[in-house]
Amino acid sequence: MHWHILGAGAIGLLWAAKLRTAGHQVTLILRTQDKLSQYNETGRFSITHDDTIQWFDTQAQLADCDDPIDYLLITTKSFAAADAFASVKQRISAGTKVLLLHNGMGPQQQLRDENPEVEIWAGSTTDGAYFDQPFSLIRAGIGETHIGRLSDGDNDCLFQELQGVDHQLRHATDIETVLWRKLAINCAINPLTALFNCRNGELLKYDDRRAAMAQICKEVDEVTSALGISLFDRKLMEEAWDVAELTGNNHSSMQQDISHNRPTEIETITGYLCEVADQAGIATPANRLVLEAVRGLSEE
Ligand code: KPL
Repeated sequence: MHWHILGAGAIGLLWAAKLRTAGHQVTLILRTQDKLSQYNETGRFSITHDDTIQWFDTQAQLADCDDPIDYLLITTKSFAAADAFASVKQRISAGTKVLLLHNGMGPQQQLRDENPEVEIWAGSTTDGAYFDQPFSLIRAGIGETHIGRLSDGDNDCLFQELQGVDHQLRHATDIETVLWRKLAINCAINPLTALFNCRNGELLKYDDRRAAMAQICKEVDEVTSALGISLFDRKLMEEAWDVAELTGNNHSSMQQDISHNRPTEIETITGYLCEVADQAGIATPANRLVLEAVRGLSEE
């Protein structure tokens, strides 16, 4: 397979490494000429895991090249996915398979609806990695990735083709539910850690934070039950509590985005939840409150 990867962040490069290791061809599509020139100085990136460093060489290019794309992996932030896809649309044909791996919901469904001729897949991952320098990744933890087909049809060839690439890859026959589960956890943890400027575990240590988290979770449970989505076999608050405890020392992605003055994924996380709730006529005041508050923080 020849994969093009849009979004050379931590998850994008982790996947580039997995694909290269399995013997596939990878081309990174970088956003700017500066970034491309910087990458091309060596034409490779590294991943460090348990004190062992491995190097991977890949080709890199800009979106406006004209070689056709057969397999496209989109690992941008959720709010950038639609524009990223549009930037290579002219290189995509009816046989192209597209896999989106990002937080939040909305962009995946929008791409599927607007491109019925393309096979769209979506996924959710608990893999962890971060950069210590440009193009130098530290692998923080090995997680599972669940992928499933969003486009109509039941052909699961893409999963079969990718199986040898990642042993922690799982096939989700109901990917929408998998995405909702991740969204629910992100609704419970991400906005509050951004607003209180704290680590995940610090949400559990104070009454006001726990109360806000419980209220958010209650509303998400109400919305998902009304939609017939079965989240977990216990209340979301219990599940989210465990995730916050397990990842207690981590800064959530939204807390990091706010503290680095970057755009956040609030619109595709809490924003998506509130939009769906509005359509179903369900009030979500606690989620609305944090949605507006994070929007406010991003404007500061
Ligand atoms: O996925 C996450 C994120 O930070 O986006 C959680 C689960 C909250 C872990 O930090």
